[in-house]
Amino acid sequence: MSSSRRLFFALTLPDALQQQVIRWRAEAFAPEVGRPVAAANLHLTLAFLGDVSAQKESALKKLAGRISQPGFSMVLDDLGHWPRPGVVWLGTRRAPRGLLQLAELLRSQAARSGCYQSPMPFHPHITLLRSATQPVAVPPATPGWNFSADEFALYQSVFENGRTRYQMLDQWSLTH
Ligand code: 3AM
Repeated sequence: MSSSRRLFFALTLPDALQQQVIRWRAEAFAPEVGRPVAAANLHLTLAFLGDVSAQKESALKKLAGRISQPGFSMVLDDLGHWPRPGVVWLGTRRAPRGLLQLAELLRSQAARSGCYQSPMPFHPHITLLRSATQPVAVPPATPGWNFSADEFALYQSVFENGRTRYQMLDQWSLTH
């Protein structure tokens, strides 16, 4: 059995917000637009790590545990469609500095630990629909939910029975 796991750091959406988002999504997008991401899988990726050995995972967890920075909040008021990866996403027009700092730190720690990091700029987003490769009529506005991040987490991406499930492995508080 391989001991490497497919990992990423992300912000978790609180349960209540997950439910609000999926209720709105069901009204805002026709079923044929794309495959909805399961409520429990809704997240904002901070750093994608790829397949990581147990040793590297442990080193990355130690580094994550030393991060000391305040929590932050944002308004989820932006929507978009990336036709190539087929993603419809929810985001923010004004990314808080704390979010950008946290992602930058996790991404640079990952790169220094040998995890390939995309040269594309970080674009904070929550994937709502996948396999959305045809043109999409994106609604002009969202309800403008407020999303407060008080912690960040390490997730494993598990593919089983034809489904992807994200399993939280560890979580760290953002200080106040
Ligand atoms: O749902 P989002 O877009 O936040 O797209 C994958 C998902 O992000 C992304 O990692 C998150 C958890 O799977 N991902 C998958 N492969 C990737 C790669 N090679 C990747 N991000 C960057 N590079």
